[in-house]
Amino acid sequence: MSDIADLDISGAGSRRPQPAVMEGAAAPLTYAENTWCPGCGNFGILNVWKTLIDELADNGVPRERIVVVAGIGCHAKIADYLNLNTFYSLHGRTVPVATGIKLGNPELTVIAHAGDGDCYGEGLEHMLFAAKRNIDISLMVHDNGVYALTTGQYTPTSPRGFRGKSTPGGSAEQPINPLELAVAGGATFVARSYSRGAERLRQTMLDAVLHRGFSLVDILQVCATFNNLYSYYNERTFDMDDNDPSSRTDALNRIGEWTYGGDGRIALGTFYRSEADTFDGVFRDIDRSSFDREAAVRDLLARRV
Ligand SMILES: Cc1ncc(C[n+]2csc(CCOP(=O)(O)OP(=O)(O)O)c2C)c(N)n1
Ligand code: SF4
Ligand SMILES: [Mg+2]
Repeated sequence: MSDIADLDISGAGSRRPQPAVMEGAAAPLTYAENTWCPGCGNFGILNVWKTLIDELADNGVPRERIVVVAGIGCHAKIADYLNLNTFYSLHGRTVPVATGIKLGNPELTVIAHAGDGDCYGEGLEHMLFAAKRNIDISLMVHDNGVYALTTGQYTPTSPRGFRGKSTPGGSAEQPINPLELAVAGGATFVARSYSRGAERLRQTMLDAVLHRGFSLVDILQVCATFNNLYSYYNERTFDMDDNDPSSRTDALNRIGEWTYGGDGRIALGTFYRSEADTFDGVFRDIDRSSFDREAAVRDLLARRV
């Protein structure tokens, strides 16, 4: 068996070429070819990261401690474009991978970039349990109301009547409101932003990452190809300046003012924020010294044989 020091970790032998890094090691982006469509809202989210890395460093989070976990979808390509420690996970499993990384090394700042199909569809229970546990990770959802990479099926946040590949006659379902679910589940930071408006998005993402506990930012990310909502969002979005983020009732009332795809005005900003024990903190503090895990596993295996 070869020694770990002999292993080739240069990437030269892997099938997927490692993207070169722009302008040296401290650059925010890589040279990986960007394959997002022109006008895609994902560019707005990627742009925020250009300054966010330095801002996090100024706030005590050096880039070597940041880990970005992505799902599978158009949103997930951000893992290739960011010059950070990144992990491409599975569709629907972004949150459990981020959870495992945080538990494995609580010193890391773990930020998950997920799609709306990814974490409000197949991975919904993971999102809810992360909220319930209040694990100290941040979840940035690129909510474009469509399964974009698979070319346009409806997702849990597509409005009733949405016409796509799987619903040519229009979706017959009401959309869910993921922010209501997150507050009900126990999330301690719940916000909504928009892929347009870099300053607002930057501030919300920064606040979410620096928050101690589970934070969800639902980013209204326009899919220019399969669900182009620029005019709809531009007309309806506004920044909240009169809400009380410490009040759960206030948060739920404000969140409920708009149904995805509905006629109401769309509030942007932080709806809810509170302090609570984090799962990773409690997990670390549990005294396991009196429990011989290996012996218990041996016993279990012996009983099965
Ligand atoms: C376990 C699993 N289920 C389904 C798929 C197929 N799949 C890949 S990407 C995708 C759609 C992604 O949609 P979303 O999460 O909303 O991301 P977007 O492409 O819109 O950014 C689906 C259904 C898969 N790759 N793996
Ligand atoms: S299909 Fe939509 S989400 Fe995917 S890259 Fe194109 S515009 Fe962006
Ligand atoms: Mg999507």
